[in-house]
Amino acid sequence: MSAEPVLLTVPAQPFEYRFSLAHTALVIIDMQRDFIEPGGFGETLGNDVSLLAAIVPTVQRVLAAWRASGGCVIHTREGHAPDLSDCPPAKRLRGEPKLRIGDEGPMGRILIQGEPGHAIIPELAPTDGEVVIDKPGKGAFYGTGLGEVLEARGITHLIVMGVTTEVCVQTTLREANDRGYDCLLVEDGTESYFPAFKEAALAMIRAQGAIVGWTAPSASLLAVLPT
Ligand code: TIU
Repeated sequence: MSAEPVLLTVPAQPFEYRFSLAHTALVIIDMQRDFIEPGGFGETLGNDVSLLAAIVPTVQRVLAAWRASGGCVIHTREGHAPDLSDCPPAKRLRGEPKLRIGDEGPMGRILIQGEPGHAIIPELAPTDGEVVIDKPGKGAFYGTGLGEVLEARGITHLIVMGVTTEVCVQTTLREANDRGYDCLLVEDGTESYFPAFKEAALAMIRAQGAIVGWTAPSASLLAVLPT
């Protein structure tokens, strides 16, 4: 008879979040140079990208603790194939960005796989054995093998960090929620170009009895992880 995994309990909103390390993945969304550094996709859309760097030390802290606990780590990257075959024209042609997806920018072609801007920032670089999911859309399930990866590993719970809160993070949480995953969003491990949108996203995720998921500060999660 196999032993039941130990359940950990995080004080969270709207109520406690319970998970076991064996069945939970830490998912870090799109902490790429294209969103966090000047000259990338985020800036071409007209955003002040300096706001996002503030969460990097927090995400590093949680990632280090999670790695030490032996839990599954999944990184995602938004981007497209060099021939743009996986980029809907509607995504590339919408609006009046300074540079469009696939155009040459200061960090290589905007939002294209393999270019310097597409890379995860060095502070959060994946290590051997960690899963990296390349995704063409905002959600991490659409057009990717994430669902199969999670199923193969027996994952039922996701603890999520990354950028931006109301775009790729929220879309992924909603996709995950509809697939039956219990998701916790780390409040100070996610950021938006629009502080009001971040607060609104956190509120709408945990409203109505955790209609999409739970939220908690990183300190509450770190306090329950085995040291
Ligand atoms: N523009 C914006 O806020 N976000 C994105 O385009 N992608 C992600 O959130 N990763």
